[in-house]
Parts: sequence; C-alpha cells; structure tokens
Amino acid sequence: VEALIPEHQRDAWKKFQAKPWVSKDDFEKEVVRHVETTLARSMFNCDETAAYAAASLAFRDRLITEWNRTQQRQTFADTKRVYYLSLEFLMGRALDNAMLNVGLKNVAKEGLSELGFRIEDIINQEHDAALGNGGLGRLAACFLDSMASLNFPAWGYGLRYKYGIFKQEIVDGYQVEVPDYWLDFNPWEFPRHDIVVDVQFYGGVRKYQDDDGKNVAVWEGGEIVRAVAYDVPIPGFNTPTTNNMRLWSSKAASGEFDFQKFNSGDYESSVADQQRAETISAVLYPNDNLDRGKELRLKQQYFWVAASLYDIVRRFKKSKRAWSEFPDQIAIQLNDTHPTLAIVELQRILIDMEGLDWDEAWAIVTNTFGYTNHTVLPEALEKWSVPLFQNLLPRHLQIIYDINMFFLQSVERKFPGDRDMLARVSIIEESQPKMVRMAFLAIVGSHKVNGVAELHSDLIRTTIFKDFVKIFGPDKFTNVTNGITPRRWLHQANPRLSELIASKTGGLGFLKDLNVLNELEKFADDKEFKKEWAEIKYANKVKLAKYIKSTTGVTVNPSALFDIQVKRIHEYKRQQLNIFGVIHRYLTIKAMTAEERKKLAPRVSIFGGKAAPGYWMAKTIIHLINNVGAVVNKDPDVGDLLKVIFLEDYNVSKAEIITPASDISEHISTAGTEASGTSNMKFVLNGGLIIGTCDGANIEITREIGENNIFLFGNLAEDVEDLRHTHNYGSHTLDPDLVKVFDLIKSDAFGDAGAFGALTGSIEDHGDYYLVSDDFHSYIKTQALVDEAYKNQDEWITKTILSVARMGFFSSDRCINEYAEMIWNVEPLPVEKESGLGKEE
Ligand code: GFP
Ligand code: GFP
Repeated sequence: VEALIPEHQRDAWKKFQAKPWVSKDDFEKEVVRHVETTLARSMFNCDETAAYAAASLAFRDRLITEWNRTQQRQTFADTKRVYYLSLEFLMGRALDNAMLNVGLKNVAKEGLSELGFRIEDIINQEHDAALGNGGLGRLAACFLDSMASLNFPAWGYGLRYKYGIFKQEIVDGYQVEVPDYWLDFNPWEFPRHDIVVDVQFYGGVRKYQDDDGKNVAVWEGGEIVRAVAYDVPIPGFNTPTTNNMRLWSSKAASGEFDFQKFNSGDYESSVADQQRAETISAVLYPNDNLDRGKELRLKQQYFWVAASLYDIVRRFKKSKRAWSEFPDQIAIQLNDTHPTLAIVELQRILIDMEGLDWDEAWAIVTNTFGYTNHTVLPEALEKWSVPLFQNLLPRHLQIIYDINMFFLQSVERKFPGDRDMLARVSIIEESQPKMVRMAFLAIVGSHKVNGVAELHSDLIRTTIFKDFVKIFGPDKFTNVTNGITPRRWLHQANPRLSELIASKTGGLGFLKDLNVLNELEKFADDKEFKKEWAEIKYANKVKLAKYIKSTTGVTVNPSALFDIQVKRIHEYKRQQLNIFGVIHRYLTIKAMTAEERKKLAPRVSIFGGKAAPGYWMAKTIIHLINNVGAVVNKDPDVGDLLKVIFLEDYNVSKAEIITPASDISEHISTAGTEASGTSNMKFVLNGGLIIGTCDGANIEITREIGENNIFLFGNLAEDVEDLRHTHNYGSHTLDPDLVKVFDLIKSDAFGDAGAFGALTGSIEDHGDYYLVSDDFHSYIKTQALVDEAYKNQDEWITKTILSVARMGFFSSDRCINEYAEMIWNVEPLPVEKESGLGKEE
C-alpha cells in the first residue's frame, strides 16, 4: 500500500506524523493549547468545565493516534475480526479510564495541579455515557475493555442515542424521569461524515425470473434513512491497542430539506421529515427484561443492523477474498436477540445483492453468528408481529419464512410426524396476529448459543430451548459465565485497594491476570495487612457517607454495617423483599429494651436503581423505600441503629463510589430468574461480602470463594415451579413475620397505605409469583447471621480478604478468552510496545 505513495510525499507525512505525548510538560502544553485554541479561552477564564474539556481533548488526541495505528495494523494483518453487536453500551465516564489504561494518570494529576486544578474535580465534570439500561449494557462495556486489553481485533457496533437512559429524580418519594441529553459536549466521539449508509424501510418486493431462469427478488420503494458513523476509541490497558466502537446516528437521506415541499411552501412538513428520520436514534428504550413490541424499536434494530452489516461486508470485500472465507475473517456476536435481524440481513445481501445460492449463503451466515441469551423471563423474549414486519421489512419477512421452511423441513426429517414439535419450534408463532420469535431465529441462524452463568445456561438447555437441543445436539449450546473488568471495577473505583494489592503481589500485573489475586491468601491472617485493608474499607465508607449527606441530607455512621442493593428495580430482583426485611428490623428495634439495643450492630440500608417509566410496581417499591426512610431516619428510638437511604439516579459513575463501600450487598432474586448478575462480582472484588439466593453467578461465586464467605438463603430454582403451583391451587399462608410487616404498612405508618396496596396485594392475593413470603423467614434468619458475623470484625476481614483472593475467575478477560476460543475462533494480534505508552505501573 505504502509503495503507491511517492517517496517525497511519504517523507513529509512521516516527518509530521502525530505522536502520542508522554511527559507532564507535553500534557500541559496540550491542555493549554486546547484551552487557548479549540476552546477559545485563556488562563483567566478557564473554569473546571474548560479544564475537563481540554484535558479530555489532550487524551483524545493521544487515543486517536493509537487508534489509527491499531486500525492500520489490524487491516494490514488481515486476520479475523470480532464484531460485537449490542444495542446498549453502558460506558460511564471515559477520562479517568483513558488516563489509567494508558498509564498517565499521575502525569495528568501533576500537570493539572500545576495549572491550578485538582484531578478529582476535573474527572467529576464528565457526563456519563449512559447508553444502556443495566447489566446487559455494562457487560458490553466491560467486554470492549477486555477485548482491547487482550489485543483482539474487535469492534463494537451500536446506536448513538441522543438521549441515554433517563435521569432519575426523587420528588416527594416518587421517581420522576428527566431526559438525559448528554451530547452537548462529548470529546470522545469522532463524527465520520465520510462513512454513511442509506437504510431502506417499507416499500414492496418484486419477484421475477432472470434470463438464466434464476429467481430474483427486488426490494423497492419505501423510504431511505441515512446512518452516519461516530467512532469512539476504546483503549486497552497497558497496551497500545485502541479498538473502535462505531455508533450510528440517523438523519434524513435527502439532505437538510425536501426541496419539493420547501419550494411549494410546505416548510413545516419538510422539517418534519427530517425530524422523523432523526427520531430513529433519538432515544434508548428504558426497559430492561421487558419486550414492548413498538414499531420504532424494530426500526432502530434494523437501522443499526443494516448499517453495521453494510460496513462489515464493505470491509470484507476490500480483501478480495472468496465469499466462502467470510466466516474465517469475521465473527459476529449478537448481544441478546436485539440484533437478530443481522442474520436475515446477511442472508439477503448474499442472495439478493451478491447472487449466491441459498445454501451457500446460509452456510456462511450460520458460521458467522453467535448468540448470547441473557434471560429466561417470558416477558423479555422478543417477538414481533408479522403484519408489522410485513409493512416495515417486506423482503426480510419473506426470507424469515424461507429460513423457517427449510428449518422445519429438517426437523420433520429428524422427528417424522411430530407435529407438536414443529409447532413448538417454529420461528413463526401461530397466534393472532402471528408473531416472529426472535430467539428461535437467533438460534437457527447461529453456530453457538450461550447463556451467561452455569445455572442459566443449564436452564435454557432444559426449559425454553430444550427442543432445540434435541434438534441441533448439545454442542451448539454452551456457557460463558459473565465477568467484569478489574481495570474499572477495582483499579479505577478503588485506587487504594488496588495500590495495596499491587504492593503485595509485585505490581499491577494482577489487572491483566486476575488470578494473581490468589497471592493475597497468605495475608488473610496478617495483622498489619488486615489493618490496612480495614482502613481502606473505612475510608471508602466515609466517602460514601459524605456523598449520602450531600445528596440526601441524612447523616450516616461510617462504622455501621453498610448493606447495599443497587440495580434496576424489578420484582424479580426483589427489592421488595429487602425493604420488607428493613421494616421487620424496624419493628424489632422498636420492641427492644435499651439494653438489647446496645447489642445490635448499627446498619445503613442503601438502595439505588431506576424503574422503567411504565413499570408501576417497581415505582411503588421506590416509593415505599423512600417513605420508610422518611419515618425510620428520624425516629429517636432508632437513632444510628438503622438508616434507610435511597440514592437518586444510580449510574456507572455513582457505582464507582458505592461499590467499594459495601460491607454486605444484596443479590436476592427469586431462584432461576437472574441470569447471572455482575454487580455481585464487583462488590466481592472490592472486599464486601454478599447475601444472596442460589441464583445466577452467586452459585459460581460461592464455589470460588467458599461457602463460609457468603450468606446464601432461600428456595432453590428447582422448587420454584412447585411453590407457584401450590400458591395458585393449594393453600397459601403468609409468613407470620411478613404479616406483621404488612400490618404496619396498612396502619399508614409509612403514609397512605392505599399507595402500597398493589404491592402487598401481589403477595397476599395474587399468587406471590416471586416467592417473597416463601423466602422471607430464611432471609430474616440469614440477615441475623450477618449481624452476628459482623460483630467479629477480625474474622469478617479475613473472609473479605479470602474472597478477593479467589475472585480471579470473574475477570471479563477470562470471558473474552472463552468466547474467542469456543465461539469466535479468533486470535489476538500482539503488539510490540513501540508506541509511546505511559510508563506508570
Ligand atoms: C479504513 C482504512 C484503515 C483505517 C480505517 C479507519 O478501514 O486503514 O484505519 O478505515 O479510518 F482502511 P475500513 O473501515 O475500510 O476497514
Ligand atoms: C441481564 C441479566 C443479568 C446479566 C446481564 C448480563 O442484565 O442477570 O448479568 O444481563 O448478562 F438479567 P440486566 O440488563 O437485566 O441488568
């Protein structure tokens, strides 16, 4: 390639090429330059916002230089690439992460200090990139970090929502949603006005036979929306590899206005067309684990998938390889069923545009895709109505029908005469209206399907997908237990703990090989070490206590046991069980003598999380938590013994303050409902213990850290169905302690009980689907064990050290290596450290 450029030009380019800065002086020079030129300010009016902007631009320049080199290196190497398709990337803040991953945080700290700023204040200026709901989106963000850190040639493809997940405000105890317009200043994205894809919707299909007698289908008419690429650099930790996250933004294809309408005086409607196009990437749907079947959502999915596949296929075609080599060059991972249309779109490109035979094309498609399932909850499994599909994507519907026909024919050959089986596994559900079952389409069109924790992967094999295991055989179904990146969730969130670990394990190597944490076992009884360990936890609790004071006005005692449940509010995650437990504790304290109260360990119950805007029960739970807090926190009988806090607007950057400050965190979903959970891993990695059910990754965490170091309770997944059956058809008596809790609520102790009628009613009168009453006794008993255990601080600290030492398995690096080996069949592309990476260890 280089040879095509004349030598004297090449020399000029090389002489002036961008070089990543490394020293403090160079950093300051870059910051001042950006303040004085890019931002048009000066030292006289450089406030913290401007300093944040300039520092970010300095790092952005550095990242993009490495990004360019990485992309070129990967293009020249021409090895297999991974494309991770996710409708959500919950990235959080970028500056701190960039500084730590390139190893220049101390340089930046000193530089900023010389310019008159504290680095923490500058970091805190950044608006979270909150393009996700919860676990699924954050997992995608951790995976990007790991893929870059491990030098895999890997891109993320997503949507550039103008509005991320809403901001949550609590007004009079109720959740209020406020739009999150985060793009007013975002130095981390590069608009690529040169990379655009026109995406078609609606229209019709014309079929005919060409001169060679071949069937041809032409999708024509309808409307076109333009996708514009925005690239976000993803720096690996301690490596020059900087991967790409490409996000698509929608705009009208016909330019600014429809000039026809404009000239005829219909100015408003010409602008309306423009806005209609922009609506596609305007907003992230705020539902987690719930499918609502809105047309705009299907439009988002196709828009994103079509633009991404166009880009991937274009890149492949540059290599001039044969189509049969496509799966050797490309692995596409479907994060949940949201991108399932990619399967249909690739088949369409290959047969309609590139003229391949069906079978040849289908072999390429199925060898390219892998599908990750994240839930077994029936209300979350995506289905789209056939009439909606017919209207929006007529050609895709035809292809889906063909995929289904060939698939059902193969099933019929394998299980002759089994009509029930055909009806059960058909991609088309014969309902009114008919529905396309996206999970089934994803299974049929992929070569591997994985769950996200062992129990979950077993459940999908034995329940929702069991027929497919019979049809395709067990090897198609596998497990990759989730993980988290220790760079953000230990090194960035808990710098002092990271430093202590580094000092005992020979540097920051553990951040690249988390099993090194094992070396901490030998300090589990070391007095000096334990003292430092405990001091760090206390300091993290002081920090959170300050944050609580400043945001809620409530004073909490940092010596109290901090009990934390932060995650999306959902009945299956059972925040209601937690708050009922808190009310039970309140009743217990009220009934105690002064002497008895002295023996109780003081506790702070901390909640945080958003409810989907249309999810009333979840909103009721938030309301109850806040009202309980309002009563308990000012009850003089209670004092420090119990405080109840609801932290507003839980997000990634707040999680970085909250996670390191827990003594206990709660992961208490009804057994069999939480596919994995990932915050459970974050809390344990930061030296907190957990109380949890035998669900999701809790089970594997127990196996790794030992059952003495975790507080498990509640019914098992295998018993859930029978219990529900008994509730509905047998006798259903509530736990007597829970009845007392309900009686207190009904006495208006926490405000008008009418507001909570639906919540208590769902348990008393409507079958208690989530088994709150069945697990209540065991939960209360186990919380009492937590109280007892916490009194023996010496043992408690040993437990937390042993737990951290045994958490190596839960690094997302391990996940990525498993995906690479079992599903993607890709190799990392190692780099010599020729570039200017920071030297900080
Ligand atoms: C092109 C070029 C690469 C360059 C990237 C990013 O790649 O050398 O680094 O764009 O600008 F070939 P494709 O997107 O076409 O792969
Ligand atoms: C979903 C599942 C979780 C799982 C994550 C990531 O999370 O159990 O850990 O995906 O696989 F429910 P949410 O998006 O629901 O938080």
